[in-house]
Parts: sequence; structure tokens; C-alpha cells
Amino acid sequence: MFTKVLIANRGEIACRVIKTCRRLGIRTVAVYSEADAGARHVRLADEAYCVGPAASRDSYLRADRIVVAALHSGAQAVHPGYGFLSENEGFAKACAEAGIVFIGPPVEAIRAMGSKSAAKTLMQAARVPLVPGYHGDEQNPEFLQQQADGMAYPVLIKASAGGGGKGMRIVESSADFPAALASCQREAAASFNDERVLIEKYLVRPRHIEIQVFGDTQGNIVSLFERDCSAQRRHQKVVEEAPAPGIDAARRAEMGRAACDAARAVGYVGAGTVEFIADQGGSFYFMEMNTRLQVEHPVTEMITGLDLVEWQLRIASGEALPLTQQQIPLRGHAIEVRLYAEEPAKGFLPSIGRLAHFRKPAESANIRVDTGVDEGDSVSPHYDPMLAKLIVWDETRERATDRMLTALADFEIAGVGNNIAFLSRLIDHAEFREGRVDTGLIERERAVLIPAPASAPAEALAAASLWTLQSEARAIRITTAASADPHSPWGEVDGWRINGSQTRRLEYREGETRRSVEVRYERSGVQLNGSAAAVSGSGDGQQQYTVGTQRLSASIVRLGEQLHVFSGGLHHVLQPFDPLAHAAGDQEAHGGLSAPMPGKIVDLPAAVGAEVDKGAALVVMEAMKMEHTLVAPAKGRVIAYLCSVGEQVKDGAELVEFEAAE
Ligand code: MV4
Repeated sequence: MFTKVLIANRGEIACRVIKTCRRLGIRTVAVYSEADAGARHVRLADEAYCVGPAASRDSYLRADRIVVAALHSGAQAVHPGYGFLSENEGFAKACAEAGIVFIGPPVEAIRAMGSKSAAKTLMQAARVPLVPGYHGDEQNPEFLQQQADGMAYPVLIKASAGGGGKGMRIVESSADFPAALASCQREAAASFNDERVLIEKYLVRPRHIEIQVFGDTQGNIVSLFERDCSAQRRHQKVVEEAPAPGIDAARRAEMGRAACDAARAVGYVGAGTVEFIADQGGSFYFMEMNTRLQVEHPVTEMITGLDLVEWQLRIASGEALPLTQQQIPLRGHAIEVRLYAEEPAKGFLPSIGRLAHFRKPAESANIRVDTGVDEGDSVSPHYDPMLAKLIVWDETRERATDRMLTALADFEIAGVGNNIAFLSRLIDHAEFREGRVDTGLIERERAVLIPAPASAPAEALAAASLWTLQSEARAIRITTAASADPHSPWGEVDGWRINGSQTRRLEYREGETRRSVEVRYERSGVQLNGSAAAVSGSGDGQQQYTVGTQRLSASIVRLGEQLHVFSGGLHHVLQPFDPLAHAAGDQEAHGGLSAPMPGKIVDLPAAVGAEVDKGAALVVMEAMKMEHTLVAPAKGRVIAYLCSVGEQVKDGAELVEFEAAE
């Protein structure tokens, strides 16, 4: 087994590989770009080398620099992860020439699987089922038209050098074929510098089911069962699960045999994935073979209890497969979702910024989070915006689905846009719950999965208001305790009044709308919009609130001027807003504070002489049938009050003599 391995990748997969290496006592070497100098994978590794500036082409794709780092560090092997150089034939060769083990398949297998049409020819020879159609060298339009007319329409024209959905045309009838063929050939020539196409029977509402295979250097090959990756958007996987819904043991064995035949046909060694496309009847056809460890490999690990990176390391160091096919267990059901820094409501636009709040669900045997970031990290615009993978396991698919929803509700991200709410709606969607997932689900159900942003429900406002009152009370108690009169009754913020109750209104901005909550201080406690409300407890980062007869949990995080309210699996952003503070405009941070309108002074909460923070309540006045709070325009001290409680003041009357701190 190796004693030192270099991970030629970044983010969650680099951290994930490091985790297994550490468990096996293997020292780890990270490579990083200048933009990743403080990244998690660099922190976790035993040593790290900078391989260039932020741009991938100048760093993570610089095979020469990565090989130099491996040689310099004394690493015996390189793990390429996925993406970047993981399926790059030149890199695999460069490693071999430098005497460094490339943890992946032989170069020949990478080459063979690199061409979609060459792969199909190989699969045909290995009697792996292919979609009915024509993928030969004859490209004469009349000949291709004959091939298409020989199948039932609709047919699909695909660029032979294409992939990931690029250069595909659905043709509904024979009459449409010539124009569609010409268009597809033009696009293939432009995109891939290769205008060759293949023709296939078009499968309606297909599923993407892939088989994890492993081969060792002694010719053994096993299947580690299937994964269903049909929940995709624009050929990007969003949710993956294992095993695939609706696949029985017989079909699983049949697909496993076909995948192993495909791997054997190319002399496969290491971890590989054979992707099939399946029609609604369950027939499956070879699509392509990936010669890397896939993003979604954790769902296979959760249902087999195996560590696929450990298997990769063992096989790359010459060991035989740890288990035979019969010894590989399949237990329960696992689901993975990919958490992205993107805004589904804005066309899935990537979002950059600082992860000011990043609270993961508690990990256990059932819940796993693979991530390359920590709270406080900045999400870089240079790389794929995946923040983490959330993987859950349970005895059945239904229980795994419920567990995923709970875990998503416990995952709190603030500071960058994210897709958590979108993922929750997808997992909770009837078609997903019933296992009726096909590759068109997300686009088809877009309106349901990405609804117009909903206003925060009353309970979110109530939670935010109780949190605000609690924070104000805490701040004033601290100020009072530090003041010349620590037992001043003004230090109490229970709203007690000689003459009965006091009310005030908490205002918020939510996007472009304004929301408000009336707070009434009664002897019995606080009422919000007429309902008795209180904080009833806290734990595990959340607070429990009661409002009227309702009980709710919420986690509230203040970031700058915004309150982020996480409750019920949803995330609302409320901006506390004091009309008076704004109506008063930007009071100069010197001299006094004047009444922005005529009214009656109902409270002077700050202690004269006390140091207060910017935004601390200084004067509460009643005007326009509402209570308004004049706040400290800056950190500083109340020199003197120029009014008294109960006094009627005119518009513009000087109320406070205030001195801003230097
Ligand atoms: C197909 C197909 C329907 N019929 N082939 C998309 C890219 C590449 N992976 C193959 N793809 C498809 N090939 C036939 N004959 C539908 C797709 C397809 C798809 C396949 C798997 C996963 C997601 C997909 C999304 C759109 C279309």
C-alpha cells in the first residue's frame, strides 16, 4: 500500500480522498491554486503545493506542475478525483512516465472510452445492449435517411464526438430528417470539429441508470450495483440514489453482467461507471463509460458499506479486489443531493460570496456531508459552485426520502445563494416520492420546483420579532449593567408601564415589501399581533417559540443588517426597518437628535452618560398612532435628555444631546 498520495483536485472530493487516506495511515499531499490557498483541502492535507494562479487551466489542469509536485513530495501515487485531469490520457501517461501510479484505469481504457462512437463499437462486440440505430462510418445523407426511416419515429440524431446532450436532434418524421441531419452535422463540425453523427431510436421519458464497476490487475471485475441519476437539469445531475427504484434483483443482475462485460471489453482496472439509458419498460442500453470515480459514489458506499476510495488505493497498489461479487452486500436505500451556490429562481445563476453561516446537519451512520468548505470560506467564482453533497441512508426509500427532507431542513446556509429550498421541493415532489423519476422531471415540473418567492409566514416574522426583543433586552441589560446606575429601571425592557401596557411596532423589509409585527407588553408578557408569545427553549442551534397555541422552531442569524430566519425547511431574509430612524434621515453623528414629527414621548430607555452602540434605542415616541424609536446614529454617549416621558413635542424639537465616540 502507498505511504504518500497526492490528490490532484480540490473541493469536496479532495477532502473526501484525504479522509480515507488518513484512515489508512497514508500521508497526503494537496495541490492548490492561489485562490485556494486557505481552502479546506489544503488545511486537511499533510503537505501542500501551489501549482499556479486561480484559473484551472493555469493550476489544476497543469499536469506538468502536478507531476513535479508529486515527485518533489515523494508521493508514490496520484488520485485525480473527478473532473480536471481525471480522464485525461496525457496526464495518466505523464504520471506513468514519471514512475508515479495514476489511480485510475489503464491509459488504453481512457482512450477507448473517450470516443462515444468507438465505445459503442466496442460494446457491440462485447454484446452489451445498444440503443437500436446506426453508428457506423457511412455518413451519406440518403443512407442515413434510410436507416432512420427503418426505425419508428421519433429518432435521435447525435454527434458521434458529442456528449452531455450537445449536438442532439429529435426528429419526429421522415420529412423532417434531411434538415435536422444537416443542422446536426453543421453543429458537430463547429463544436467538435467532427461532423460524424449516429442515429438512434428516441427513448421517451428515459431514465439514467449507471452501474459502479471495479476491476483489479488480476482480471477480476465486479458490479457494485446501480445508481439512478435521472433527476438532472441540463445534463447536470441534481439527485442520485441507490438502488434504482423499480429495478428488481433479476434486472440488477442483468445490468451488472452487462456492465462487467463492458468493463472486461476494455481491460478495465479500478473504479468505473457504465452509464445506461433505460426506457419506461425497463429495457436498458449502453450510453457511455466513465473512467473516474463519480461525484455520486457515496450512495453506493452507503448501501454496500464499502469505501470506494480505499478500493481504488488497494487496487492501484496491486492488491486483488477485497470481495467477490457474492460477498458484496446491498442494504437499504441511499439518496444524495448536490448543494450548490446558485440561485434557482435566477435561472440557477451561480452565487459567490462569503459563507457567513454554514450549519450542517449532525452527521451519523445515516447522514453524511461531503464538503470542501467551512463556515467563513468565500465561494470562489473560479470553480464549480458545488458547496457540499448531502447523503442519507435508511432501511427503505420512503424513510430515506423523509430523512433527506429533515436533513435539508437542518442545513443552513447564509451569505451565498443556494439551492436547498429547490432540492427540498424536488425530494418532496410526488413523482420523486413515488419513484417515477425520469430525465425530464425537473424541466417539466419547473413551475412547482421553482415557485415565485413566497413571503415569510407569520411564524417566521414572530420568531424574528421574539429574537429581536431578546437581543435588545440582552444589549440593554449589558449597557445598564455597565452604567453608573446598573439597577436602573430603564434597564428593564419588559415594557412595564404604570398606566397599563405599552405597544410598539417592529418593521421589516422583505425584498421590496414591508412587513410589520405589533408588539404589546402586558403584565403577563409579550403579545405579537395580539397573540401571547415567548421563547420556550433552545437547543441544537435552534430556538423554540410559542406564539398563541403555535409552537415553532427557528434558527435566526443576523448578517449585517439582515436577519436570516431558518424555519420549517425554509429560509427567509428580513431586514429590520425603523421608519423613524430612516424618516429622521441620516442624523448627523453629533449634537442632538430631533423629533422627526410631532408626538408624545413614551420612553427614554438609555441611561444618561451610558455608552451605547449604533442603533441602540434612545427615545420612544408615539406619533401617527404608532410607536417610533429614535436610535443612536453612532456608537457614543447620551449627554442629556432634553425632553421627558409624557411630554408632547413639536416636529424638530431637540430631544437628546448625544456625543458620538471618536
Ligand atoms: C438519449 C435520449 C433518448 N433517446 N438517447 C443525453 C446526453 C447523453 N447522456 C445521452 N442523452 C440522451 N440520450 C436516446 N436514444 C435522452 C437523452 C437525455 C438524457 C439521458 C440521460 C440523462 C439525462 C438526459 C437528459 C436529456 C436527454
